[in-house]
Amino acid sequence: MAGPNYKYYIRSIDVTNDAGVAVVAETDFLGCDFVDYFSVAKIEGKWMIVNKTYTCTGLTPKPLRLGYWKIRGLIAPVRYVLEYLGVPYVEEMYEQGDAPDFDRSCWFNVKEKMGLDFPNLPYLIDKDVKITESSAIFRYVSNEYGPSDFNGKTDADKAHVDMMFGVVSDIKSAATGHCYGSGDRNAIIEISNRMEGVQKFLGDKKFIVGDYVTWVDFFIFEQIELFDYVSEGAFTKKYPGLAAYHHRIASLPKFSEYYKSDKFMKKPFNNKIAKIN
Ligand SMILES: N[C@@H](CCC(=O)N[C@@H](CS)C(=O)NCC(=O)O)C(=O)O
Repeated sequence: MAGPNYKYYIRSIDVTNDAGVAVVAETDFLGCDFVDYFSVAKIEGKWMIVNKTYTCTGLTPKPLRLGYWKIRGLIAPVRYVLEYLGVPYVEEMYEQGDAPDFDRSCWFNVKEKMGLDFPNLPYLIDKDVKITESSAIFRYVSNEYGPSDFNGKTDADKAHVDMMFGVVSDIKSAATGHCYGSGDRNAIIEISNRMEGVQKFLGDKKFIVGDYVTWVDFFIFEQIELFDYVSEGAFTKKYPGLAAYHHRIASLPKFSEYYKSDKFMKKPFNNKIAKIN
């Protein structure tokens, strides 16, 4: 009745003989926090509440909600950014059914009822913001919660962040097409060679646009992970510059703990209907 996240604790008790006062703090009673003052009295050997006053101390902040299939897919790098920035979030995961039907009704039953302007997965709901489109979600999270240079320090760096998002998105789409379509690992390995240009652009820099982290680093990280998975580690052997870059990202504070934890989703990259997941 009080809601799934409801908690309370007794802040103090003061008793003299058969009279006393207890102070209780409550959080997230259906979204509200309260402090309650109970006057208590011992009547016929039993402690009873004889009066209560209370005040509402605020509204419990609702964590950001991310909705997506129970896969890595488009949302994994957004998860990485949230973990790296230490932003609390809850995930609403939709799981596709098994073969042969690959039922997706768990999502399609609610899709039009969520109040989204362009209903799709992934979605983000945070305060009064309700959005879809993975690139918009990335940018929202980065602008709202990231440091001021998380999109790039200068206009040139900002443009490079956007450029690298576009470049790697195209490579990702080509690879994902084969994961769902042909299932041809060699075709994906061939596509992975397009990352040579990314390695060249990285050069001696620590991160993709300079010696500081931007959100697009996590997007590129995820693509390196996919290519290494499909090639069984051959990708990072072939591209040592990208391997070192991947290692630097994997070692970032907060993200490294998440990456090593059970919370990190190792698989599947793609939905059950894909040939490579
Ligand atoms: N352009 C969209 C594409 C979203 C998309 O294709 N979502 C797929 C999963 S990756 C989906 O199953 N959407 C659910 C739907 O079509 O209702 C984005 O980047 O977010």
